[in-house]
Amino acid sequence: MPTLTDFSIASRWAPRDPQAIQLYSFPTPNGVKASIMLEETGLPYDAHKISILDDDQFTPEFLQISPNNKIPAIIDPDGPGGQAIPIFESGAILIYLAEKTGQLLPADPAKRMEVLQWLMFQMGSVGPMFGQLGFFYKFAGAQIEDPRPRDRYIAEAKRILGVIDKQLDGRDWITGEYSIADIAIWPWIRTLRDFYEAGAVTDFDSFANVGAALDRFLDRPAVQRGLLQPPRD
Ligand SMILES: N[C@@H](CCC(=O)N[C@@H](CS)C(=O)NCC(=O)O)C(=O)O
Repeated sequence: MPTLTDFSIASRWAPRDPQAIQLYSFPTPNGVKASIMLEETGLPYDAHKISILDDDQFTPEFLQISPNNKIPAIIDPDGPGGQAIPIFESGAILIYLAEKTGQLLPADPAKRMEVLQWLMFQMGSVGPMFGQLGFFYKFAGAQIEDPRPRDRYIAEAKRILGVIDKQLDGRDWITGEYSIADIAIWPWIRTLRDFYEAGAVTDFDSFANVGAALDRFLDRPAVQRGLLQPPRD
């Protein structure tokens, strides 16, 4: 029966509370999905900084629980059957924590599927496309003379903002009630506007529903706390 101490990461990044969920992360748009969810649900957790700027994600201890060398990952010492369970992929972490707590994922099968669809839309479209936009618009790829990659990801980001804006017509949140789909989507919208500074090129201000929902998200105390976990320094 696996326990927390069976994972070598628990020796390298020592738990403060071995009963609590161990979060291995960095405050990026994917990383904060997990910390915001932990804050929203009130589950006790220890946040460990896996610095992707210092290649912590390539250490054997981290790779044992996150084989794709990406943050976030968690270990729940009290997983199914009382056994410790490691989980990688932010979408899977959100589903796991929602099911563990019975929060932010409706029990009704049709409503649940609606939330999962928008969660998958974030995982498959919003995150990967916005991430590429960041590379080609703000970071190293911005030096590339050929405008096609940049233009492609700007157009795709605009298209995605349009999809979200339309879905929000008559709704405060992506499926009506606040859910794990919102926790997945809004950190990426914030990153697009504030960190990539791609608001102007994507006509962000023309998507009024998106701007209003982002404000609502950023007003939530649990979101404000989660955005700072784990601290960078
Ligand atoms: N699909 C993954 C993506 C995670 C991801 O891309 N994490 C980035 C930070 S936002 C990372 O760990 N980058 C480090 C690397 O690629 O080496 C998830 O949602 O968990």
